[in-house]
Amino acid sequence: MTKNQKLLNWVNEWAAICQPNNVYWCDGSEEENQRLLDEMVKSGQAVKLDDKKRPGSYAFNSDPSDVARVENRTFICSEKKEDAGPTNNWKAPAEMKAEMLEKYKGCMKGRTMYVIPFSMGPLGSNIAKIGIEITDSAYVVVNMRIMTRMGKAVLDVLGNDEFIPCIHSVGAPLEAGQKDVRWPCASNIDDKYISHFPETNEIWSFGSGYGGNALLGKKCLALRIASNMAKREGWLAEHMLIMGITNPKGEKKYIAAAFPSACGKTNLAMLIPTIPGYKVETVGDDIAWMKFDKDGVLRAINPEAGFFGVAPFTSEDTNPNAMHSADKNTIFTNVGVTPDGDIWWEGIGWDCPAGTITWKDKVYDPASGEPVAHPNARFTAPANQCPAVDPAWEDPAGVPISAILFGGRRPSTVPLVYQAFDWNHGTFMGSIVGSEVTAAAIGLKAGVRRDPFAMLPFCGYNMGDYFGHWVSIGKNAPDKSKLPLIFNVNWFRKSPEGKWLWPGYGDNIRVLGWIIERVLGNVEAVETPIGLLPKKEDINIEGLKGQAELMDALLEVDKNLWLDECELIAEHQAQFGESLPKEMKEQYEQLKARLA
Ligand code: SAT
Ligand code: MN
Repeated sequence: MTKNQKLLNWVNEWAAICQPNNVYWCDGSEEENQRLLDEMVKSGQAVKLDDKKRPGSYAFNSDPSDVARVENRTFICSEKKEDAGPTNNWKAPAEMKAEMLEKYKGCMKGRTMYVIPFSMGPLGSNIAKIGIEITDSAYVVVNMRIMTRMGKAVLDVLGNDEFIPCIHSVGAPLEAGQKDVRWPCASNIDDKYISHFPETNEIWSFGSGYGGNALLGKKCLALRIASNMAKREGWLAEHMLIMGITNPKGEKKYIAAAFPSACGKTNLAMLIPTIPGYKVETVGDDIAWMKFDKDGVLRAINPEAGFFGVAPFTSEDTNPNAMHSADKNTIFTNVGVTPDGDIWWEGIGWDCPAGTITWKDKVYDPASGEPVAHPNARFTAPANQCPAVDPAWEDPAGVPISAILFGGRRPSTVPLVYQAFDWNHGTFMGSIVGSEVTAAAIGLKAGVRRDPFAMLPFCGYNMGDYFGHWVSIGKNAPDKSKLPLIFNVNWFRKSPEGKWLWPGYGDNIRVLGWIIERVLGNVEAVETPIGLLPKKEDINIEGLKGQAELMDALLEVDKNLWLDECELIAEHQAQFGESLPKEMKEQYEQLKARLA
């Protein structure tokens, strides 16, 4: 399949370590995909869904111990600890490799070793990167086929070039005659490792078969390793959705946006506008790679080819475009399967049919109080099945980015929308992104949980240096007048009585509309100590009953609350010590001075 000697040697070397029964090179074909799925149905790993209700779709249930990314077992193994920074787990590369090699020895006994060539980004795009994942999980193969461009075509483009080597094993060898379990994985959390070697562009994953732990193109390559490459090469690898917005005059602009989890990023990427005349189209819902083109325009590609979306509470109401993306050719993980061969999850929009089998393989029992789908249940769906997919979503040149949005869940303090004065101020805004958490909900200290740029679990190097990289992107921009404008949005502000002040969802177009007008230079803003706010009358609230009375509270900048916020920001900044760029300290000082 390939003459790339480095690749052949690497595969042989790992086959010798992992000792699989056989080595199989994935070609990415339809036949191959169907064969693997049929085999998994036969072995009981997968359920084929009804061909009329969900054509070409399958449901898998994971082991109850293997249901999400394992952040406490995720490591950035740079030579120096300070290069991983205060927000990452670190171990020296040699030590980590020695420890993991012991685990990998014979770990694929009784299994097939699959070799998956994949491209993050459209094949042949100058922003795209090629990885090769070795895995002992056929579930990973069929998911990677949806989430990336995968197979023989990738090897043809790769030729003799460099690739990003990614090793994955579920860590469950089979002795001769031993019967496989339905979802093999390491049973002990300490036997799981998601390790990154940023200086050598390597990914070593062991012990988990779930999501970002196992589909190594996504968070591991496209964010943790790519953020390092981006820093070295002068571009941006970000945890951002990309969307196109067309206003009623037919003017189209693209924006990228970063939000911590549970802020509705996928919903925003696929928003259905409530005001007539607007159109929203989706380029990506999770990751953006952005580079300046020869004209100095920052262009973004979605390195992925599919959506790995949270299933629960996705419905025809909350996100019809996501629902229809998953109409067919979709893999569901940890959802309920109904007696007629369809899927069900909490918040899907209809009642759970009697006899539904839950993600834990039990017959649904409303009295048990146990959910049918795991809260982190997922659908893996091809992006081109999204009814609102943007015509340019696979353009190898990327789409031009006019605005970058940050946001979090902030019941108080932070207004509906405000614009940064300039790039460094926008970088500061990204660096203080956070969501308010209640102690009861997550078992953390109550207060604002900072998630800078929504990259806390995904930045593959020192977060302070990452802020510095953002500063340098602004400083070295080929044409500063073409830099995207930066905004912060907050859909989640509440009244002192605890009532939502903003309807959210499709009505967020009203805020996006103002942002587009700012980009086009059509509307004035009000200067405040925290940034540029809309004039109340410039947010279109036509048809929203009772909204007019809420606008003052929604756009209020309370100096005292912001002075309190400054104290929290100072605490947050302190953790980065010497690596905090001086520009971020300056931004903090300037904010305080403007508030005084
Ligand atoms: O499991 S993934 O890392 O792909 C998704 C997520 O947890 O954000
Ligand atoms: Mn994400």
